[in-house]
Amino acid sequence: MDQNYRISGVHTRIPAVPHELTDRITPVEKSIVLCHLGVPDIEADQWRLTIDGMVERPAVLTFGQLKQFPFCELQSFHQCAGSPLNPHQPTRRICNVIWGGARLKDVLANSRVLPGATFLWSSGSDGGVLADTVCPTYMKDLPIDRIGQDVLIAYEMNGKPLLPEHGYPARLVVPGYYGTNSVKWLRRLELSSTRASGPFTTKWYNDPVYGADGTPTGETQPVWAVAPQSIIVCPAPAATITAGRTHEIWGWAWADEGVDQVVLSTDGLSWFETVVEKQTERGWQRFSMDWMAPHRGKFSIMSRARSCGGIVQPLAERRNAVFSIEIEAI
Ligand SMILES: Nc1nc2c(c(=O)[nH]1)N[C@H]1C(S)=C(S)[C@@H](COP(=O)(O)O)O[C@H]1N2
Ligand SMILES: [Mo]
Repeated sequence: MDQNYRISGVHTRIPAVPHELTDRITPVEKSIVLCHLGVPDIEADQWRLTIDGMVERPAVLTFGQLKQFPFCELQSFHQCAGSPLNPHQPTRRICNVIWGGARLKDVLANSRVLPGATFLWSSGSDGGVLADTVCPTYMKDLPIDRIGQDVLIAYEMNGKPLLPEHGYPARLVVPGYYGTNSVKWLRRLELSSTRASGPFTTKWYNDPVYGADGTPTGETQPVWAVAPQSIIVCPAPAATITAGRTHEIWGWAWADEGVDQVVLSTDGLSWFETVVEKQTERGWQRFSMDWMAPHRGKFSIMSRARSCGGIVQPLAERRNAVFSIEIEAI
């Protein structure tokens, strides 16, 4: 397929560091952008979405037909898992936005998924070469049990049409899964009884499974559900505060399953429980704690989130490892 590109090759924009993520809903210009194979140039009236594989009624939808499905808006955190070439390196590529579009389940109901289909393969309009590997198209997959109510074919971000780099005119959004699964410039949905066979689901984006003692079991699992993670927004790294006075430490925490606890440490030894707000839809959750630096000097502040499923952020060596900031009390 001949596809024109607005930008060719890897295109990444991480416009905000944690202490700049002060808004609950991240403005589009502060939101992350990750494109492995360039930014395809697609007009809404040329866009087509093919739905095939294990369905009773294969279909090709136009953008106008997509917009006829009931409109749904959903707040969700949106996190990049990091480079597939360096998957365990912790990154802070995160934002929290409102997606708008059609529910995937409504679109699939129209094509009648056949019994036996267990995975949905989704392909973008982009293809090319990444790290010497030929990628005919950007293709991901997800278990169809996961589609439920909240997977969207989105065409809006924060109430406006998607920008080209965010997948214009329409993309998949899998709330709670790492951003890599939310295929942009969506072109094809294929129902299957196996996982997808392209490099983005086989060669890359499979993590080692760790046993209870923290050692790898030798198995792998797809990079799907987002593991618990947290960032400190305030104070900013290298901030100066007054010793002996109360300051609010606050930040954001998120996980596929939601977060039910965030603890903070200012000495690396003891952990204090913060107040964590309830989750709204799939959005990130604010945590806060009042703290008084007991003396002058440097402090390292760490935050550690626990998911509602009881998983705690690891201290090191994983993409969701605890982050810390250094501040000074004077
Ligand atoms: N078609 C396509 N979809 C894609 C990508 C891509 O390179 N091509 N990148 C993925 C990755 S790794 C992430 S983190 C998210 C980023 O979405 P955003 O740029 O809208 O923030 O898109 C995902 N969807
Ligand atoms: Mo990503």
